[in-house]
Amino acid sequence: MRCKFCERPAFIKLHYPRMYLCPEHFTEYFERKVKRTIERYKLIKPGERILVVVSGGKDSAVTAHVLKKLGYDIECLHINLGIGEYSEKSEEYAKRQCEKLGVPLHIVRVRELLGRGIGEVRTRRPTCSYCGLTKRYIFNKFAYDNGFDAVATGHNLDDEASFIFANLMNWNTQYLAKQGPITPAQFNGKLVKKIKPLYELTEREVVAYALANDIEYHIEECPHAVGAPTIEYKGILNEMEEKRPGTKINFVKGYLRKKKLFEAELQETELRECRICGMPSSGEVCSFCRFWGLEEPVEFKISGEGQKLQE
Ligand code: Q46
Ligand code: ZN
Ligand code: ZN
Repeated sequence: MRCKFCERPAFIKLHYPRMYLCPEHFTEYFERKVKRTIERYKLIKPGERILVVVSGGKDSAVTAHVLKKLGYDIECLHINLGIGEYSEKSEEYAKRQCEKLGVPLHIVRVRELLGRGIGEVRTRRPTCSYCGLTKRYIFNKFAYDNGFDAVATGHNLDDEASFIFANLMNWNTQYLAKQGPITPAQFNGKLVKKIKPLYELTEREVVAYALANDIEYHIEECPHAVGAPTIEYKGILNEMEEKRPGTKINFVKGYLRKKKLFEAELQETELRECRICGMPSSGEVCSFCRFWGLEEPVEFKISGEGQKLQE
């Protein structure tokens, strides 16, 4: 098969819209789609500084790559979770990706910062639950301490569709009221704006983009991800997509149109400043400071001009 736009052999067959594309034209298609997502949902305003959270995996690497190529002002942050060899390899990939891209990379290591890595804390709380809490706190506080206007993550269409699907199956209406491609800044900017530039691109397209553009990434899954129900929900949606191309994007767009229905269920808790770190909290001490037993806030201010790598 030939590319729809040139004579070169096709590299990918897209199902929705249906077409064959060569690597160059697929790259163009992909980047145009990211640009349109940024414009449609007003993710980035001119002149904003964006912090891209890079895990070493494909989604965040592609996010950083495309934002840089589209001319946005980006820096990257890698959070080393301290999960044995998995985290060491992830950090290596993140370093290589940013070096190749020529963007500054900052590294925060959970074990150095908090004394223990993820999975090493004796608690009844599930590992992924306090891992998520820790990651969200660190990238938000890092962005806030260093004056970034937004945090970009690599969530793709499959992540969004499976998240909505899973939460519908469990009627977690609270979560369904808050999902989307953009979460605006809140609490005087202490909760930094969060954006998802790959919101309308499928996982398959992200993998193809990485392949077409020689982006190396860590393929291994986190050992704690094994058996996560998200994988099953993704599988079901993939089967549906196979039979009815466009299922995922129509599901997610339909959700965005109907999101208001869930907003009525939202029980807004009033936020105040955490006694330890001053960041927004629903109680006297925020869940991050409480979980890690902190007496002093963690600070991420980057010292020195033009620092490229914070070790
Ligand atoms: S939450 Fe859980 Fe992930 Fe953290 S412990 Fe691993 S699987 S990394 S997206
Ligand atoms: Zn072509
Ligand atoms: Zn706190």
